[in-house]
Amino acid sequence: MKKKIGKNFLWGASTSAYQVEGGWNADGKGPSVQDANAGGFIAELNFDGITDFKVAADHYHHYKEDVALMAEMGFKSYRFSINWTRIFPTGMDKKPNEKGIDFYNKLIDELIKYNIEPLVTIHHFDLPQGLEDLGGWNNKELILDSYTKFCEVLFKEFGDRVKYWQTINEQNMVILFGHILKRQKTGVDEGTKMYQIFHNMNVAQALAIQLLRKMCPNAKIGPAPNISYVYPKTSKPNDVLAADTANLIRNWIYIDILAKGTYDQILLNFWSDNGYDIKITQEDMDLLKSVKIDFIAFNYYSTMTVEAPTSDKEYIVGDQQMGFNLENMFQSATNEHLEKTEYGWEIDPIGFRMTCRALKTRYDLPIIITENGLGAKDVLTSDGKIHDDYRIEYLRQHIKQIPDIINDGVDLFGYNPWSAIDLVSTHQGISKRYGFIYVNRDEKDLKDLKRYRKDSFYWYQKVISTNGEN
Ligand code: BGP
Repeated sequence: MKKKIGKNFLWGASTSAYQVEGGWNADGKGPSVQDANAGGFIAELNFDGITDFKVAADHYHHYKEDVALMAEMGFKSYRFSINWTRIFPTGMDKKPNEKGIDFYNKLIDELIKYNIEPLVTIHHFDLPQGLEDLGGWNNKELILDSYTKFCEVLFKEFGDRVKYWQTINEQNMVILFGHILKRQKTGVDEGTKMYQIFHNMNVAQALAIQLLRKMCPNAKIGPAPNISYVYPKTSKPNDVLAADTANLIRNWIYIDILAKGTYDQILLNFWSDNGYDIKITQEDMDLLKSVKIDFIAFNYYSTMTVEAPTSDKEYIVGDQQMGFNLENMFQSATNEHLEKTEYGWEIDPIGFRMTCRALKTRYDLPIIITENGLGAKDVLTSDGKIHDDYRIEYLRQHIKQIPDIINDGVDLFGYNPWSAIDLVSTHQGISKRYGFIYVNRDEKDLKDLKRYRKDSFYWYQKVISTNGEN
């Protein structure tokens, strides 16, 4: 008999603190790399001229209204992150900021009032600037101490109500952006630094898992990478080999280490071939071997297509869904079978199923979708409507895959697209919108920040009430 979507499936949506909250210096909050940079999720890359995050969607002051709208859509879950500098303004403070804790207590209580399961991301791109100034993720001792203290406060304060935790959002994008894409822009290869950060993040995540087991033995924890299954451009063996390598470097190494406690030999070869000298101790590896994640949360927007490298190809300077090249290993290619969003991201619902299958085969762990969605320039009509049929179409095509994914034997337990409400895009401002709820502001003008229900709001409400029919 065909397997069906279970009645406890976590239908919801997702946001991140710095992109949605605003209140950048409210109630003792300190500056994060995002405030310091005013745009762009890797501080050093500095994307200029877009909306900063000071006010964002002002969810900090509108959270009750926003949660009520989520409840009206019928959300069973809401994935959000905790702004590190609300809790520890410099990242190194002796005591946590009570007012910051208070905000998340109120938010979580509000969600629970409506039976919405909080899915909490511990860290989503907003490192305290205080830590960044001292080397950030590259300062191993400091970051391990600060990240675990942060986790300890979260588990202690919210662990009685939060069952699902995600350690770090899109660790792979942070590393790939900081390494490959930065090198494409500046010509400087910081491979050693970025892969040291990768390792330090892995140790930090392992410590978080260990701590959670001790403090909240019934809670569950997993990473939240951005996974795009990689296709070969042709069936030429060299293209297939290139795709296998790209899958590993872009996707799997970020989960392998937390699910199996190992670094793949191909990764180790890549480091040594390039002279990247990563400091890894036996103690680190013992720790990594001793922990295991409960589930994989992942963000899916598209697949990636690659071919074997040729010497005459230029690097592609893209963003998190555009391809990238690694010399001698693979180079990205356009998939001519796929349509694109107005921002150039390929649309691939079948690839969504393929990605879920690949994760099942490699890890056989429960999975949950923590992002998926379409960024577009929505228009608010004079009668207060937003006709976002393009977004409905994108989401419909992906949701249509869910019964097949479940029937494939994948333990998919929730779908939380990006984003619950309009928020500021990582580097393209507020005009690139993703939400079911429209927020009335533009790049520079805050207008009235009033909330409007988009057409997709009513459509998603129906999807949830019918457990996935659309
Ligand atoms: C993911 C990030 C999110 C989010 C989303 C959409 O990579 O986890 O924070 O913003 O992509 O991307 P963008 O905002 O660049 O359009």
